[in-house]
Amino acid sequence: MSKITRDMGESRSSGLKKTRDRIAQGLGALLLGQKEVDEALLKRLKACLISADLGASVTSHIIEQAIQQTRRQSLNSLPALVEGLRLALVNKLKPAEKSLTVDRLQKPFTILLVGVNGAGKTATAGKLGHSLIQAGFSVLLAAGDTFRAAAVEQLASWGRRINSPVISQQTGSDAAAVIFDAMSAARTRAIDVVLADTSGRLHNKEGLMDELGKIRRIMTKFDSQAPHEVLLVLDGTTGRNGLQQVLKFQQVARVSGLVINKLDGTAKGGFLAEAVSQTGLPVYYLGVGEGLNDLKPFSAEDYAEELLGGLRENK
Ligand SMILES: Nc1nc2c(ncn2[C@@H]2O[C@H](COP(=O)(O)OP(=O)(O)OP(=O)(O)O)[C@@H](O)[C@H]2O)c(=O)[nH]1
Ligand SMILES: [Mg+2]
Repeated sequence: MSKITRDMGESRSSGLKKTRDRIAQGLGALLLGQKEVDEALLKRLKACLISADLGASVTSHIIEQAIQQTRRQSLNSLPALVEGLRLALVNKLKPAEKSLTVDRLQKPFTILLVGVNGAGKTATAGKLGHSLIQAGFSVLLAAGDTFRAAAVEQLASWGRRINSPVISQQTGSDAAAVIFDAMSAARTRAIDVVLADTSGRLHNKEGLMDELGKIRRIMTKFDSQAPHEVLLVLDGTTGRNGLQQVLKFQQVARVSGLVINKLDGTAKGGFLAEAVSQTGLPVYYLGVGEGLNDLKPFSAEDYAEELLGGLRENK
């Protein structure tokens, strides 16, 4: 097994700024000058965290943990509570900090990218391909989005950027067949990793979701272990709907990890905490732009700091 080298030094995402500001501003008046923690503040804090999409159960859990910690230390100050919240969120999310690992014995190692329309699947195929190549793997892209006419050209363009072959067929052909062909081409050419793009599909459209089951079955015919990873690609600007996507895709496509994109813009990203808490899935990457190097590892510390750091600054 070889881990993909990741530059932890650049792991900090900036995309949660909006959520962080919202949490901090939501508490604004209460926080200003208030050093003691009372029921009113806790109630307001809870509402703010829930409105930032952290979800009721994660919010209750981290507030409870933070209160316990401050009591243990006989502290009743706001900074102590904020530090307790941060620690509780880090502990909750730490298990999701996992590297995507390519097993060289599985050749080609196949990674299927799934998700709703526009989440960033195709861009993730390109960026992840680049990162794998940097880590010493050879990569082949499979144009499993046969639905949109422009989809093949979009993937081909990423293929040119990263200098990797792309296997495609014409629009309207069977996605499972394209991916099967790509796996077989990769084996013939001794390529290490196949990154299979798919069309965007709404998680509540049964027919389209069933197609993912078919893609999986056909991949299994080529290699009983395939797909080795199924990455659910999510748009970080999605609110609570992100959680619904995770639950549904996990059920149908046996997702093995998450990629959360667009965390460079006005992203919310708060749903990540609840998605991780409810599914136990790792967050392999955060997408922070459209450049080749704009895929960063997920760091629980950075995420918690991004979300809650504003509270500390406001104290
Ligand atoms: N700013 C920013 N833009 C991104 C990121 N990831 C993807 N995009 C952009 O978002 C748009 C949609 O990305 P795609 O990769 O085409 O998304 P997709 O999931 O393949 O979309 P469909 O194939 O239509 O379902 C493109 O313009 C991407 O360049 C990101 O992390 N940050
Ligand atoms: Mg696409």
